[in-house]
Amino acid sequence: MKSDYTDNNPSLGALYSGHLQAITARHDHALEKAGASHAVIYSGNPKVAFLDDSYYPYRANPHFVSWAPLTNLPFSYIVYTPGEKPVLLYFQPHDYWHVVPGAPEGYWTGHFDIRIVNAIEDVARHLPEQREKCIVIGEIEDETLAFGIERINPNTAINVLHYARSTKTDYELEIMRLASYRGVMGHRAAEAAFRAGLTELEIHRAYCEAVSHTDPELPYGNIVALNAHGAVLHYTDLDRTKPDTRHSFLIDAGAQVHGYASDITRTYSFGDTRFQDLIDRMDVMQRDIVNKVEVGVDYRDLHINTHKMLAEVLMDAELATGDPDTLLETGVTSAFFPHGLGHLLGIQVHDVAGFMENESGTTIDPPSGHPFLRLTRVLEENMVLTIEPGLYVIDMLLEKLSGTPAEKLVNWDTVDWLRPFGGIRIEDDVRVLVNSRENLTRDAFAAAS
Ligand SMILES: [Mn+2]
Repeated sequence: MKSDYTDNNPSLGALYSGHLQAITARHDHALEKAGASHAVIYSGNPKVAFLDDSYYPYRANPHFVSWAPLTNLPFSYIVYTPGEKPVLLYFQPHDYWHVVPGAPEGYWTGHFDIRIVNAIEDVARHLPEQREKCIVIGEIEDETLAFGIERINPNTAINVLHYARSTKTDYELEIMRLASYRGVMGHRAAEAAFRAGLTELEIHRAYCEAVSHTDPELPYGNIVALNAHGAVLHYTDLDRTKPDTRHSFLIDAGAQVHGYASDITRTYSFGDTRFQDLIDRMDVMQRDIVNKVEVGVDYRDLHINTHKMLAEVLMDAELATGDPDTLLETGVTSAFFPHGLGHLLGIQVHDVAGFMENESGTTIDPPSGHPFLRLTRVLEENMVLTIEPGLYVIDMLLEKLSGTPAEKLVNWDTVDWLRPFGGIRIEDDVRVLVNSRENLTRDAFAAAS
């Protein structure tokens, strides 16, 4: 199916009722597990800064967003009772200081019993009278906002909902295609800004402009890293000065649509062909890993496999000598690639349930020696996850190899050559299928070209 990447993609409305069926079925099951009759899902509220009267950017409760594309509706509630139309208590205060949410509109509104609430205390009369049969799902910092409901975020229910969220509905998949496309627009603008010689901050602004996001609307803080900054895994400084020479550019940046994220990384060489060759080699490796994604694969195996494939790249690039097993066992591959292969993706960029063994909440540990792997599960149809192998010169880690058997396996002259370029990471968002996969990121780049 060819995707419609426009913002008013008509298929969202058509797909929404199927999504809502899945969501209500999840909540039926979660309520049963929790022994409750009503779920009250609170959207959340902005938090005030310490000793200040300004607010941190509001981020909606992801459970609330999973029901409908309501990413900017604080102090609101969804009340769900199995078998009944969900009630949305839509908070629209009488407030002349702030912009108040407009009237509810969109393809989802007909599926809710929407009640406008002008004052927070009016929420109480819309809630089920038997509060002991309710659970609240959401962040309740002020207990008056629970209106007498005592069971807040019971694990029995939360585990069911989190586990279910790791596989996406057709509606969510379509939204995530849009989020990928939007992110790709930003990446293209950012690459052009890099080629034009702009600073990190300017490149970041070009990105935000192209995706039409303010900083708080980004699904995560952009990593816009020139030269050696690319080796800082979570570099978010946004340097205001132009470097004397331009070697490389690593950008890890996503976008959101209706609260769902994309998470994309690309690395560019400014002109150095040797570094470009290494990027190309990593790109081939990354695509080989993506091609192994399918139902039934254990993601832990994929991560370990990646280390062996990376060992081949290190040898081809004359960064190391030996054989893949030795380079893995002596810690050489981990020194160059210290983070996990990827993670689940959805409403949260590092989506929930990456370690969950089942809906009751037992977990699967990462493989020993790989503590930063955020996904340890066997892949299921319609999970969406990232594949993001990397290769960096991180002196803090490489120095630890000295005095160990690994020291003589590393070609330190080549490390010195690579250092000014920082590193390489290439990241795509991938949907799991039976004997196959859908690469949301590469499809979006192809559609944009
Ligand atoms: Mn990622």
